[in-house]
Amino acid sequence: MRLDYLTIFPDYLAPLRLSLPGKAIESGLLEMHVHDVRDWTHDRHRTVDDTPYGGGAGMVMKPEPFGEAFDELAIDGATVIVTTPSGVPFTQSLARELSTRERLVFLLGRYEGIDQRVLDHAATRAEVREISLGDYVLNGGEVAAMAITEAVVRLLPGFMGNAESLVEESHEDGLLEYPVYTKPATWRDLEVPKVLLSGDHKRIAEWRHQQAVERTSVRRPDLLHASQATSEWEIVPAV
Ligand code: 6GU
Repeated sequence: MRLDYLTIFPDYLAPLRLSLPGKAIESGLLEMHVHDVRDWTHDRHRTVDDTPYGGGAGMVMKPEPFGEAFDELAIDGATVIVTTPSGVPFTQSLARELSTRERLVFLLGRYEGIDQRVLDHAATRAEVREISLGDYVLNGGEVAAMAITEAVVRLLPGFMGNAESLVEESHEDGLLEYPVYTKPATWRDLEVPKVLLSGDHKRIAEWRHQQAVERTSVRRPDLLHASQATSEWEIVPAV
């Protein structure tokens, strides 16, 4: 997979190379290119924004630098991801879908957003997805792009050592993950639930599922309704 990032803060994305994606780069699974949008400006001040047509607060990112970047980077056929609080919510299933793509190009806006024509033009050459991390506002798309990158890259075949740990974690089965414990069995007078020490794999699986359902019903009832239809298990009331 090839990843391109168009940003006015390239240094912001440096940590990507340190964490999990860093290993994927070394292994050749991943190519990562961070670009400064200002490299495609031509004025002395390297201007990337201007005032909005129709008035209003803040600044809008100009179309021309993005257009030149698209040409030079040959985005044709790629999937262009625009990080914006007005996008569709980012989910595990969207991460899974994006992990099937050959090339992702991230457009990282600051200010009040990017001139709409940048997206409209990109849509004639590539698949454009406007994605939001959640219902809150960040200063820019860089942190969101890092989160999306981690969620997508760890799903690439050959990235994770243990395929089972991918299946068992939160959101893969539509439920939040059950609580986990390790040694010692007693710590500061707190006991590990007895069933986990029983060696009875069927009872352990039942207990974990019940815990996952309980946790989900308290913290994320919206998820429970979505997964209820497909679950053969009894729904346990929240405590
Ligand atoms: Cl993807 N971008 C920005 N700028 N703010 C956000 C967001 C994205 N998701 C939630 N808030």
